Amino acid sequence: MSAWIGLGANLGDRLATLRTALSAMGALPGTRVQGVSSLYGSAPVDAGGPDYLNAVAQVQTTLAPHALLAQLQAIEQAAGRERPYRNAPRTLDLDILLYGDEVIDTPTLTVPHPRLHERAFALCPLAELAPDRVPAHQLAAVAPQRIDRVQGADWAIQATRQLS
Ligand code: PH2
Ligand code: MG
Ligand code: MG
Repeated sequence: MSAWIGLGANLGDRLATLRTALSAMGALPGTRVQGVSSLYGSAPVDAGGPDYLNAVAQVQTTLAPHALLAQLQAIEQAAGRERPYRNAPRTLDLDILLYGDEVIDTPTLTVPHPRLHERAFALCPLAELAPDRVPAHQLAAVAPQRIDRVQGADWAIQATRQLS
């Protein structure tokens, strides 16, 4: 199944952490990274702290949604993620934005991500990889949010080369 994962970081060496996370995702059981978006910088939305780096990765995985979530949370933990309060600044955030066409609504996981459509930092990189999954009206609605494309998909080259 194809899944699209949102990556975010606003503490520590953000780029190094995102690269390490990408490598770690490619090393998960039954999983490979199929595509990576450009790298974006953005001010925190509904949150405080330093600016974020954000991107989206497309993975092909045999992991079921909750198993994938558990593995992503382990990668967050390995990056030193702490959760003192909701939307606190973080070294690494990995969110399942889409899992195929599945609609999942459980206490621990909601897919599509419930706030995907409100957030330019998730929608813009997702639209690069899966334009058919991001309607133009949704992109238009988030256009006022400041988001800077800081590097093309080559930000991930070191991380993905290890996988091939
Ligand atoms: N993640 C949040 C809350 N706000 N803002 C930006 N710019 N990027 C994020 O990844 C982000 C956020 C909660 O996960
Ligand atoms: Mg998030
Ligand atoms: Mg999260």
